[in-house]
Amino acid sequence: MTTCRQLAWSGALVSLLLLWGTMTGHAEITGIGIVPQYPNPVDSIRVTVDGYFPDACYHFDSSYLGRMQDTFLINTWTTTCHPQCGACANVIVPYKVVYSIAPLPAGTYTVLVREWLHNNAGVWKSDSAHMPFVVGCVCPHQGDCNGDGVINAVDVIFLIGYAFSNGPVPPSDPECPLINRGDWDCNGQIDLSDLIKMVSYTYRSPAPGPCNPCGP
Ligand SMILES: [Ca+2]
Ligand SMILES: [Ca+2]
Repeated sequence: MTTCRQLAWSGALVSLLLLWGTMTGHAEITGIGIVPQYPNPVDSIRVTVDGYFPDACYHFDSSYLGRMQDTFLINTWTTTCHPQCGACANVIVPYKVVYSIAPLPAGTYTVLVREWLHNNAGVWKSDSAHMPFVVGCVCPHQGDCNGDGVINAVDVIFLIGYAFSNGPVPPSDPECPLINRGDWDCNGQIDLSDLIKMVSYTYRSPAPGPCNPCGP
């Protein structure tokens, strides 16, 4: 026996399906790009969003970039005549959105994209995607143990003094508080390996790092 409550739920379900029937139409996000892939705090960041519409009965209206703490939120808005269009040219229509983000402090961020469609019956979310990215550090003074602006044999002597003669500890920089200038290879400690690499550098070996001294 069907109860009043069951009838009410059935009616709600039918209404929901009818509402959904007026909102058919779908588009997809195919990719989010971050350039440069590993930005530093001095880099402007270009964000690209690629997507497509499954036929010719869509019109890309606009997009908006907002920010909530460490998340950059991009909303895209597209008009479609579905499901009343009738016949639509059966072609894949790509679209692209590009934004530039000003340089950011070191940290972990996310780009979140939401794709919204609307017709004369309402608005609905067609797709969403997200992409995390990390802004690393620039440590311009790494290796410059005595702070005179250049890296040379004097810094090697400074580091030897610290390691073997109770000399002063090489300082850290405000830009890179988690790394010491004497920690040449960014492994979190100053040891003989740093000294050897610093000596090698004075004979044109590779520069300090690579590392992300501000990160975990
Ligand atoms: Ca120096
Ligand atoms: Ca080290």
